[in-house]
Amino acid sequence: MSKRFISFFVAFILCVSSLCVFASADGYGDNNTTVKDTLSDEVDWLESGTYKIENGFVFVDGAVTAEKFIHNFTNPSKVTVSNKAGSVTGSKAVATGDTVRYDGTEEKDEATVVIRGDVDCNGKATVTDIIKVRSHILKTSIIKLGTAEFAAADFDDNNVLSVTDITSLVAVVLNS
Ligand SMILES: [Ca+2]
Ligand SMILES: [Ca+2]
Repeated sequence: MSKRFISFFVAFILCVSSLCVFASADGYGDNNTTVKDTLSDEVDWLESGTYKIENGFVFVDGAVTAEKFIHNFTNPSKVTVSNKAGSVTGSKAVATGDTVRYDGTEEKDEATVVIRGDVDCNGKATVTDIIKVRSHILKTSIIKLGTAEFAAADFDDNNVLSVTDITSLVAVVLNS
């Protein structure tokens, strides 16, 4: 898909989103799920100078391979990544929803990966993610976002998905 097409597409989405938000301003925001407040897991052993680790999530800006991701932790030899299918290693992409574990002799810890903008959990931010977030905001289809997926879409960390988040997501997709 050409960038020109994506630009048109994105402009269209933003227009429609803005109109709908304006039209439903009274009730807007009331039904948005707040997820981060319910997460209280403390991540103690997983440490990284590169990634923000908070509320049981490891926040990653942009696509990253498992090898590079693990290397960015303070104690990489004790860190592993996995998804439902098994281990994520080497040049495989880490995706939103993957589990990162710290496995020391005594110390165990784990957190969920959040790749910013990757709402469909394929490891990168694309137009598909924009469509998914848009559908969630406009409620045009029943889209249930998991907590990690919600966090991936909530660029400004305010626990609400809005046009502001789509704008940030669009910028990421266009620059990728
Ligand atoms: Ca994605
Ligand atoms: Ca937000």
